[in-house]
Amino acid sequence: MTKQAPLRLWYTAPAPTACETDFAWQKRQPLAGWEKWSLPLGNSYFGTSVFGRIAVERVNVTENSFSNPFYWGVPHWGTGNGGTRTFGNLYFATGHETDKAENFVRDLTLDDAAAHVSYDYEGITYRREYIVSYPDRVLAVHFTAEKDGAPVSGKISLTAYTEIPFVRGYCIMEGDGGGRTDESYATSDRLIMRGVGLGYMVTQEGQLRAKAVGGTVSVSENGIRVENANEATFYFTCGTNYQMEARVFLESDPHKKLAPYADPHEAVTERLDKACEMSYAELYARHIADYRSLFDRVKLNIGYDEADLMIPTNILVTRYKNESRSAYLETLYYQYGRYLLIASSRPGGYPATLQGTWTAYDSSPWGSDYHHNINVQMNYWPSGIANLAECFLPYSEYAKAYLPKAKRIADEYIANAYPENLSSKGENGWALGTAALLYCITGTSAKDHSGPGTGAFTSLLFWDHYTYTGDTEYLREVAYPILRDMSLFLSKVLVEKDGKLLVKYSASPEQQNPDGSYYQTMGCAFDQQMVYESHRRVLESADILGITDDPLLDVIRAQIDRLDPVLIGLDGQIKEFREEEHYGDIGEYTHRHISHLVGLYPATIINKNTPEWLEGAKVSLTKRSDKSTGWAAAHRLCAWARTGLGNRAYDLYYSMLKNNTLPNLWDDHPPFQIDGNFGAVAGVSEMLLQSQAGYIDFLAALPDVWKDGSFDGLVARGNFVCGCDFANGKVTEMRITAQAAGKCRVKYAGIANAKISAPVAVLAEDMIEIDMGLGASITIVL
Ligand code: FUC
Repeated sequence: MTKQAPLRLWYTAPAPTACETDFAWQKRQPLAGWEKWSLPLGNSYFGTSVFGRIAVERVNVTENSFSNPFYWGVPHWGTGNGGTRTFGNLYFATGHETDKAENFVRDLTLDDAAAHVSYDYEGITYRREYIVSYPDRVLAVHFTAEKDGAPVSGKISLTAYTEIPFVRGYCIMEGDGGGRTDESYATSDRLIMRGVGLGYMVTQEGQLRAKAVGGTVSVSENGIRVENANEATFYFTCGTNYQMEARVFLESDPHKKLAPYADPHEAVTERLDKACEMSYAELYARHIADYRSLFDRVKLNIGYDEADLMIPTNILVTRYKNESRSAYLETLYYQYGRYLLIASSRPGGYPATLQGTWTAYDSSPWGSDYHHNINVQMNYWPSGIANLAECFLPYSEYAKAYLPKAKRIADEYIANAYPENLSSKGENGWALGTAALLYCITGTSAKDHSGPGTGAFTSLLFWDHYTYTGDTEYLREVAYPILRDMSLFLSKVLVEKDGKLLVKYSASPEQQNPDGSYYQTMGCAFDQQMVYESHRRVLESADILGITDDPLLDVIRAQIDRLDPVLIGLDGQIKEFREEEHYGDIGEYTHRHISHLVGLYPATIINKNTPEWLEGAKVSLTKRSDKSTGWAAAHRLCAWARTGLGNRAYDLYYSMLKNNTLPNLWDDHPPFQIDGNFGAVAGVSEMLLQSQAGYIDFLAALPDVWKDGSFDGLVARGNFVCGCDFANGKVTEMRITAQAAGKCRVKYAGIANAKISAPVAVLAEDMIEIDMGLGASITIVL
């Protein structure tokens, strides 16, 4: 089994609030320190960014339902302004003078999802540990002190207080209605940070309590004071009056969206009190049991230098930028992406936004929204393959809540654009535009910068969730209706031209004309591929579920062969637009979006069984160039992995670490967007294991630099959990465990002659088929 290095991000200085930035957004709201240096913890209900300071520690809190409407048209940076805003800050004043502290270290250990701070001060070593527990929905900060390695009594004295920032009557400018209030107060045993976000009238409440061993705890308007304790634990939780329900999306008046819902006070009080009944040790034990049950599923060893563990993470990043690669940093970054998904998207919580569940802003870049022309999809690309399938469920719940609104959008769109296709019974499927919040979604329009394929880009996530879990019940109850109704909508936006069916009002995301306007067309590759994939998956799902009597299936069958989803141009490229002849005729030559290659990744119509298209994809990728922004490099990484060229995929991973990685390993678009972190996990996983072409493909795109190593826990379609040892670039052992019963095929040179621990069918020299019962395991030694 794979032996993995201990995974730790660590630093020898606290995170500043402000620091140098080249990025215009941050010059206006100088929070670059948060973005570059703070360390994230989270449970998907809320997230915290730990600064790790000595004199006055700062912990920033974000709760994704604490949001403003978008303020379109307001002169401000980004396409979506307003949106998810910071919840507030917790401060811990220790009375220690920063300059007198020695041996300062702060870190985030991924093996237990805990942050730490330690330093020596006047002969005492002070330590803090921070966890954000998912099972108990609480942040706990544990303060201890030691002298000569042994606990020392009476040395913990500090004052904690809370802050609601940006309290004013507006969000971006006077009159926008997006202000917030501060109605915080103290009771005899806790601080209550409370206010109203005026855009959606969302009531926020956070509560902070402390327990100490030895010494005293007292609460006043000035904060919670711990005096002369041996150790102390602070407990914090928070919530709002938000409910993820269809009526929130259907109600058009922002002030009425949350009107029927209960004040969060009671629920927050109850949660906090329950957590406070537990000692820190109990809370920690429950936290790691939960966390490890997800995080420990995947192990990666691509070889690493033990010496790299002794180098602070920011220095490793700087050295990497200066061409000194580190297999340890490559492993850490990969697993950090898995960590971030666990910290920002768990069942019962909210889905991960553009910034996960962390923002220090009052008006975040693009509203820290659910951005649907690639970004939120990318958030979930790794969930299946990197063995975190349940992390997709918050998005699945979110979609269920917005679907009734998305159906109305489809009704309106079809009524306006294709009245002849309008169903009077309201059977027009559902549609989705790019920007969305927990309160609203936007629609697609004839003038959109991203075509209606955006909807299928989203619905196909549900197919992927099914294929990786093999959960037929989920397919029947959740995924199929979503997939089917997306295809229903798409079936109505096609018009006949030269015998083909083309999406009319089609746009390849954000491709522009020379004058900066968006390029609108018919049947661009993005839209055609998405319709094709949507239709294909609906037909496949109907087969699996035994659905035969739905007339839509005949419509889809009649349409699917007339879509021309992939066309090769004069340069051998995959054409982004039907009217393009040579690569780059239309649009920006090196545009960050590679939307005409969605059929290569995340979809699968272009694969090793379609060699001509695969060659076309290589031409397009090469011409588009590697140089791009954060998530765009991650998409290129995934796409190159699918071509099977490991060294090219690695070039992109290398480039992401060099050019798009902040000292806290957040992905830098810029600004910080978490999509790149997640896309990189998907891409690296694809380098090691693929399964889109009907068989499991171990080391599908292994680069030369990773020639010796092993992994465990990656998932192939059908829910086969795979592990593998490799030496000199070749597999020496494969391990497969079936988490769902079924047949799987494995393709690998010479596999017919391997030593296999159970009977298999040999289909060819390089292909075997294994019929696996639920829970069965097999080992293949080459
Ligand atoms: C897409 C991208 C932008 C940005 C935004 C959040 O629209 O094209 O570059 O990442 O999402």
